[in-house]
Amino acid sequence: MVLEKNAVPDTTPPTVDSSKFTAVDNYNGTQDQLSGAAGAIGEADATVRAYRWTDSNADNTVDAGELAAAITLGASEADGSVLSAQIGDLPPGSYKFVITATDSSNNESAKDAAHVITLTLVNGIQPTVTMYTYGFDGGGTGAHTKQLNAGSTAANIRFDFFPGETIVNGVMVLNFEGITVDTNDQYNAGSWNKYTSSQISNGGHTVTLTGVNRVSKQDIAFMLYNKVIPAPGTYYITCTIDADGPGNTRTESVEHKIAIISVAP
Ligand SMILES: [Ca+2]
Ligand SMILES: [Ca+2]
Ligand SMILES: [Ca+2]
Ligand SMILES: [Ca+2]
Repeated sequence: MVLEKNAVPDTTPPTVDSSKFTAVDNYNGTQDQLSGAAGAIGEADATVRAYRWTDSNADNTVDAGELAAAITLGASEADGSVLSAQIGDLPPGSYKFVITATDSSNNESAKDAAHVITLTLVNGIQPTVTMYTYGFDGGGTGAHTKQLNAGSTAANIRFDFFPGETIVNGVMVLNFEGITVDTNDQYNAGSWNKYTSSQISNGGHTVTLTGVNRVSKQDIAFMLYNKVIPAPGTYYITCTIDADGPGNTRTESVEHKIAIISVAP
């Protein structure tokens, strides 16, 4: 028979290295997340919590009443890491959280300023998802450049934009360098239409389409007629699209570019 003493009670809380925590900064509508790298917590299987801290009296000390309710992040892994856990759908801003770990003997580490992580979140409304494809002569397989002779008249120039997400009441803005758009030119976001003068601005260099409805990867086609190709150079046709137009769950996409390359004949 082996004699064993009762183990000494565990009265030591796990160590916490708050500098090993990092955030995943998600766009509005998706919860932001916090995770800890290896060594973040000094014991395995500790319950890890985050308390949002508002330093109301600005003394850099965690005082009574300054911590919000605990958010349980989960249990520490064998290497002291903590898997990603949700911390709420936080708008852009700076946030402080006190991180604690509680072992199986219910020893919780200190809720003090030495165990704070400061998060700077910047992602607000999500931009419209980048296009699926944008190009000349069919788009899906089309090129991003089209070479034409300077001074020639191109009977027609076609390009197509395939959105990367569903567009509902969307707004699309195109800018044309070197050539101008007029009311003989057409677009197709469901059927072919000539531009109205109200859609054309900036001396024919800008077209604005409103009320665009397309599902993801559904073609928006453009035809230009009888354009005189300008002096040799590169002339971009850029576009942006806002998937919900004036709606506020998307902002406009990054700018997409294709180019007419004018060459000396
Ligand atoms: Ca312990
Ligand atoms: Ca304080
Ligand atoms: Ca967020
Ligand atoms: Ca919008």
